[in-house]
Amino acid sequence: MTANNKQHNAHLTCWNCPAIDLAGKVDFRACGQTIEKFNGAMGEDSDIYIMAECKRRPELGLFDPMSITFEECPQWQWTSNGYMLKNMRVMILGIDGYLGWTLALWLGSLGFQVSGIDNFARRVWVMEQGADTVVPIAIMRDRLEVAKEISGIDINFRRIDIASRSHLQEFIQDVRPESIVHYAECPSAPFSMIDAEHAIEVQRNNVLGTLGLLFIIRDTVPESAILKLGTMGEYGTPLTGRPLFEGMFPADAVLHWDDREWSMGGEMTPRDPVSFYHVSKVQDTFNVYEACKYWWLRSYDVMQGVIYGVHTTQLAADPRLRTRFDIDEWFGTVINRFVAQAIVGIPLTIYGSGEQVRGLIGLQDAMQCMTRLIVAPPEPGQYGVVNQMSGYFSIHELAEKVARVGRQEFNLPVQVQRVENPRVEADRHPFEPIYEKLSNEFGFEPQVSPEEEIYRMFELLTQPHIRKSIQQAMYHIIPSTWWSGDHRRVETIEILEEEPAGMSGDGHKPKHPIPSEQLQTPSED
Ligand code: USQ
Repeated sequence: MTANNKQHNAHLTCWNCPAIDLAGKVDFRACGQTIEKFNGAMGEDSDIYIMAECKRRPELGLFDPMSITFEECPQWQWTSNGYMLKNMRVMILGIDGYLGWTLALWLGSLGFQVSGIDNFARRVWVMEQGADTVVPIAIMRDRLEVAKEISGIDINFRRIDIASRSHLQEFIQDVRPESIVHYAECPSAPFSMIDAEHAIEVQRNNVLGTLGLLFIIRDTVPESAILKLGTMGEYGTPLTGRPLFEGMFPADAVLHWDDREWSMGGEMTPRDPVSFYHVSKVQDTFNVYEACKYWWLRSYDVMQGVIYGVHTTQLAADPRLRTRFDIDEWFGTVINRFVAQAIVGIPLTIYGSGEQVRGLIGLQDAMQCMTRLIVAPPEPGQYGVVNQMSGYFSIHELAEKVARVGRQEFNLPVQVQRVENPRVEADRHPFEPIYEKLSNEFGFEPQVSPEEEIYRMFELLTQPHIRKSIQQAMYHIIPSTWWSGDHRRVETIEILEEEPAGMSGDGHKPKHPIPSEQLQTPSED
């Protein structure tokens, strides 16, 4: 398949389709991750065979699931995101969140049948810290009404905690989703580092929620794809400079030790998470991987970079359709925080040296990625991993981008500061993320540059009522949660000149790779 292949899923067959019921002479449990070997074993003289029935086209009777492609099936229709299963049923777990609500409207506008659950924990976690979304959001009842009235999107919502397994199972049984997007997790590293209670709450919610979900899917809709939100932070930032592959080592990776060599192809790559929250995502990774292996579930683990942005056409259709936007030290991600800081005159808070590098993706681009994954479901037993990011930058570069847009386009006197880093993270490190699958295999093309999205954020957040909310939230912007367990506000180290030297500005590769002898080990300052 070539890059930018718009028809990324045309060649997939009923083998990948969630509308299919598989039957045949095969021990599914034994196959697990050995799909290629299994596929190879199926042939004319083989005693392994699989037949299928289609829930949408029962008139076909029993047939070979590899014999009909999406392109050939009338149930799959051509769209700009590839072939799409007619009225495909997608359930979003965590539909009230920053990503969940955005995806619900996005998919609804494309003709998917959207359902979802939420227990409103995100609203509670943020408010418990005394913070709140600075972009006002409607209550769920109003959101649903407005989505229907303004955009014609009818969302089937139930208030359910992912931990209430019997309720969730009942809803899944009723809806029979063909794809399940799992966003129902606590997404905050600093929140998980506040104290024991918060660390336990994050890991309980995320790890046990996901584990319970896997059993429900096994027992009710094993043919449904699971799109599980992971994070680039699972990999950490290895000081060796080893590339951050997409979950597994590629076929030609070799371990060389003591004059011997082993192929690493297909093995899980090392994980080095950077908070108890990120640890919960690593634990999820293994639980999902095992479920695919034991029960032939189908999953994509989406290793998302740091997300930012406010805009999609659907969100902008009415103020009551906006998604939440957090800027506090716990739930605000770095670019979102920087824009808010610039608007109310707080020098942008670079933690530590600012030379730590992170993968990033804008909100709208993340929605495109998720859509392209949903319409190209994994095979039975497949645990697929994608690194979902569209570029990578140092925190310093990000601060400069935000400052530049704020100064030049909005005439704001933006300053940048370095503050003590409350986290334990390497702040000088090599970084070579591999993020090829989404574009090469799923046809993803980033549509929005960071500067464009930053501009849109300024446009929205400078509206007087939102600026006022940011001012009211100012107390929660300077971090006070330390990885060490301390609780004190970080001190400013320096206020930077307007255009610090050494900015590469082009954004993709650091201009001056760091020589390995200059690399630091993780430090607390
Ligand atoms: N940072 C600053 N100043 C700030 C805020 C953050 O310098 O005011 C730095 C942090 O030290 C860190 C980087 O920016 O090096 C990213 O921090 P973040 O708070 O934007 O993001 P992070 O804690 O890494 O977590 C976020 C999401 C999480 C997701 C992750 C993707 O909250 O759900 O998993 O991004 S990744 O970072 O790739 O792991």
